[in-house]
Amino acid sequence: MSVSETPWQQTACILCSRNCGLTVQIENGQFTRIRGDDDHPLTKGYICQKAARLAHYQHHGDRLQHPLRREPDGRFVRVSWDDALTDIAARLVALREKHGGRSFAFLGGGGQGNHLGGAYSGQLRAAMKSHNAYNSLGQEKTGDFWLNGRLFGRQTCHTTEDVEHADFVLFIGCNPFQAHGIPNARDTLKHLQKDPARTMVLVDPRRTETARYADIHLQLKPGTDAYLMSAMLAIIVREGLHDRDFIARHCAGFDAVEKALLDIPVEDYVRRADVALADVEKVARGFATAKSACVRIDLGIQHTLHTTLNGYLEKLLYLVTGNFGIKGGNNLHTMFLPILGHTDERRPRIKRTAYHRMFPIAGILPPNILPDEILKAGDARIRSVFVDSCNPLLTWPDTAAYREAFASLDLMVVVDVAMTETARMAHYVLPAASQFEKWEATGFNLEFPSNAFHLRQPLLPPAHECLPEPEIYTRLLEKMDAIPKAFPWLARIARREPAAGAHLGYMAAFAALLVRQRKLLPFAPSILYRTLGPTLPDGAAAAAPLLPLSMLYAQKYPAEVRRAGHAGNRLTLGTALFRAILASRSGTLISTHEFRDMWTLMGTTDRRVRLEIPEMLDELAALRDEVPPGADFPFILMAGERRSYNANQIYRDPAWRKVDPHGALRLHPEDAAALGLVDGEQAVCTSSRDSLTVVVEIDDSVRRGVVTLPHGYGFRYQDSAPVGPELNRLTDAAHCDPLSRTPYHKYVPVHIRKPEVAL
Ligand SMILES: Nc1nc2c(c(=O)[nH]1)N[C@H]1C(S)=C(S)[C@@H](COP(=O)(O)OP(=O)(O)OC[C@H]3O[C@@H](n4cnc5c(=O)[nH]c(N)nc54)[C@H](O)[C@@H]3O)O[C@H]1N2
Ligand SMILES: Nc1nc2c(c(=O)[nH]1)N[C@H]1C(S)=C(S)[C@@H](COP(=O)(O)OP(=O)(O)OC[C@H]3O[C@@H](n4cnc5c(=O)[nH]c(N)nc54)[C@H](O)[C@@H]3O)O[C@H]1N2
Ligand code: SF4
Ligand SMILES: [Mo]
Repeated sequence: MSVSETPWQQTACILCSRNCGLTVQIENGQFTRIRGDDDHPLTKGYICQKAARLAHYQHHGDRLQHPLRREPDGRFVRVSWDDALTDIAARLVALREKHGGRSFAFLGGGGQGNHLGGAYSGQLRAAMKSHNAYNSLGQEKTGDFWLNGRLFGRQTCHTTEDVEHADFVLFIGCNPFQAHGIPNARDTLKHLQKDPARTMVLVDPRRTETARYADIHLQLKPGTDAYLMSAMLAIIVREGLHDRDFIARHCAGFDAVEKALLDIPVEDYVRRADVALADVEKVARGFATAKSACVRIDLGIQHTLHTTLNGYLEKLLYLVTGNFGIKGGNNLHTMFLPILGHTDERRPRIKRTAYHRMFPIAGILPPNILPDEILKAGDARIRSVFVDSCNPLLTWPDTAAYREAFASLDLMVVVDVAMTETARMAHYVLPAASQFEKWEATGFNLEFPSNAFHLRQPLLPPAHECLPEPEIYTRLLEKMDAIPKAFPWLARIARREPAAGAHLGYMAAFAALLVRQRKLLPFAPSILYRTLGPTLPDGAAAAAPLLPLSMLYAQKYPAEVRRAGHAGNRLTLGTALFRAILASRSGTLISTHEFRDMWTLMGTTDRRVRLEIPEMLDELAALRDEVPPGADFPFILMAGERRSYNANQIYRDPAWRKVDPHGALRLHPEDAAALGLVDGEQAVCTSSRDSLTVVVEIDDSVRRGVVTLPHGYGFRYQDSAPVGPELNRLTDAAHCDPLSRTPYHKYVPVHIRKPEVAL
């Protein structure tokens, strides 16, 4: 078949939370052409330069082919699936019987685009009776989720920002040009720049690619956002620019907040941030008086000093100015896959960890504490971990601590598509089918007012002996006797139900089973997979758990689901939604809200926002006397920049990069001159934990005294020496937000020197 005859097939990019729709041609098992999919309901054909190189994810020298077991001498030997899963199941059950569920932890559960497997892997924790779920959201976003719980009533009340329609956009600590995170980022930035009636402000210590599109760039000192934002809020309330009517109608607790803000010494705080007062006033006034304004933030405030407080102040900016629940403002949104839970630490039932006594947020524990929970918790320690879709040895803070902790485990299993640094430490490594070899979906459906869901079809058969996660976890649960091997009665009902029956007979029988045998409830996904799954069209068995999720979604938002184009009555609307999801190859709209109905998504009983959070007001008051950490170190390292050729740990083969092969250290020219360093030369970067040899790139986009290194390097590709910086050898687990325990990766105090100069 010639390229022109090869069919175009729909899928999505899996490199960032946007999951842009793609249409691709495949020949002889290889991607030959990759384009944006114009039919994707949200991304509408948009892609960035990283998607074109997806062949480097699908095929590379580290792809796993067979289940592997590590021998006592460290070699990996090939084993059968059956032997691997039988032994793992027996060892897990024995650990649970002897040491209880607390001795087990699940790490990861989904990367940027693979969340369907999470529905299945979550069952393993239930089978182990364990509360320990650690994932990468617990090292960036949990402070935000905690605030959502306090402000909006539930930690599942996640917010989004309508950058596309806002008259005034405030980007704080994010670089959408490179990192995306907002719809069709580069187009959206261009539109903002071109429209003289709209204003865009960037708050970032570096003059980033996004800064080129900004009307005002506040190039603040790293780690001073809490000072800057509280000064902006103080200006707003002092000048009476807050929205009194909105606050009276929708909020509670403003008086305490107002009092705290009126106390802020604006000039002093702006000086600490090292920006011009006139600019800050202009931004505060512009934001507060715009017809619509929104704030978009990301790691720049979540990976720096005062993470959770920063989140509070950022949210206050749009709340006190009434830019919440409006077009062009910040909004709550629906979620289709339940990727977040609600675990308010004030509830007595919430289990804390043995060593740090840390509570989960949105169901998630922070990676910063895990090595201690493995190494220091005595009899209550974690003794076995299952790792899926993450690479903690490179990505979680303090590599040395992780190395020691993982080496001490009784059982470590890794499920991945690649032989990662973490996998090399496991007792068993299980090869997953890639995201183009199985049914897959993202749970990052974070849109408002219209939300969409994209169930992706497999484009290729699983390579070698790889299996999709639904099959891996279901087999494991069967071997652990968590679920019976078969449900002949339920499977028969599924098979016999005519398509026109809209699965109602099946769902009634399924519900009856779970009422009769409540202990099966946590294993609903695998039961659906084994019984309903085989009857679904095109082999989409893995999508079976989407049936109850669709029904639940339609029950919660019937008018909105209909507005998105789905038809049905109270009983059949959910199954119609499910069928539409199964049939649409480019993704489908699942709901369309009216802005005024956003308030129905609130989690507080009276649907009011609870502005007063005592923990945050205490931390705000303490800012005044604070001395920033790291005074003994001349530089602040931002450890983990997003650049044009990094994409988390997803592309392992260094050949994918067109530029920046070493993941260079960006250093201001005057700092370089003072250190006697020239462009392209090696330097040594030393933190309180360790040293890395890096390559210098002289770059005046950073402030003096600030250096940056990229995220997404440090791989030992095909057992090579690490390619680029192994960032987390430098980071210290204790250097983190006191409340959420998320790391201060963008504020790592370091020394920089020439290799031959001793410290
Ligand atoms: N190209 C690429 N894109 C990605 C990824 C990738 O690896 N590569 N990863 C994805 C993931 S998982 C995530 S979470 C997102 C993250 O996306 P972003 O958070 O947007 O990306 P970063 O470059 O980590 O950080 C954003 C900005 O924070 C600034 N910053 C550093 N310190 C401070 C500070 O103290 N205050 C303020 N205001 N700003 C500061 C940095 O200069 C940087 O420009 O990107 C996603 N997109
Ligand atoms: N110092 C520092 N550290 C950081 C950051 C930083 O800025 N600075 N950024 C942090 C952030 S925001 C994040 S989100 C994390 C990201 O780090 P991680 O959570 O570790 O996740 P990814 O880098 O996305 O790696 C995903 C893994 O999933 C595997 N994978 C891909 N597809 C599949 C699949 O279909 N099934 C399975 N089972 N596996 C698959 C890939 O091979 C890879 O090993 O890193 C964090 N670490
Ligand atoms: S990396 Fe992100 S923005 Fe770029 S194409 Fe992939 S999903 Fe879209
Ligand atoms: Mo992330």
